[in-house]
Amino acid sequence: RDHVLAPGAMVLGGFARNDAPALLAAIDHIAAAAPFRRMTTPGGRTMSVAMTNCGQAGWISDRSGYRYTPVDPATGRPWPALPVLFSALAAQAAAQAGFAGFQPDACLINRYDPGTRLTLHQDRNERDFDRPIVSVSLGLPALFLWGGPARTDRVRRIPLEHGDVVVWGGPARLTYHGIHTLADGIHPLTGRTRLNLTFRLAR
Ligand code: MD5
Ligand code: FE
Repeated sequence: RDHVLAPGAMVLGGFARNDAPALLAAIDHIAAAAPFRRMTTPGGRTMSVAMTNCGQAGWISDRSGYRYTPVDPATGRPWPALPVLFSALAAQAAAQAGFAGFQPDACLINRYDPGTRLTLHQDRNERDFDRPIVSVSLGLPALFLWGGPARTDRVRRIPLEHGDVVVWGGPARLTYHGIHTLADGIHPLTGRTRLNLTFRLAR
């Protein structure tokens, strides 16, 4: 079930499936301390994806731009700690894809409801683009939009399902990507929701 999408990008099919119930319970616990919220883009739009974070650094967006912060601006408290289960899973997935020794300090948690999408973008707020990004999909399936190094490059659609883990590194790290508008559905573990964990070394 593992396959290479392109140099540096690998899908680990179902890698997180067995851990999903524990991951979802941990997300509930995190969201009780750092609630999901829809952030504002620098251009003043409200993102349709709802987000929260755990770890030493959390990704935020507001009128001033995109960045990582140690404190949740919504609560004034540090982001909840990375559960050991999260860091272990991210490290194991990275190692299986050829990136030994990955120790993330940031986990962005994205919540998609039907009709929600993430427009094409690059992830470039991290200090070091040599470290991979590990992404864990939970709940409803989604179509991942995967372009190239330029915004205008042709975009492929890659189905991502509950439990799939993708590791993006090396030459794939700065490709344009997004999530197509989420189709309605009901997942036995999450209901009408897709959740995505994105592990990064931010600082
Ligand atoms: C998601 N999240 O499904 C995706 C998974 C985000 C985001 O894109 O920024 O929160 S992460 C997919 C990703 C990360 C880094 C590089 C590449 C894809 N890539 O090279 O295609 O909510
Ligand atoms: Fe991204």
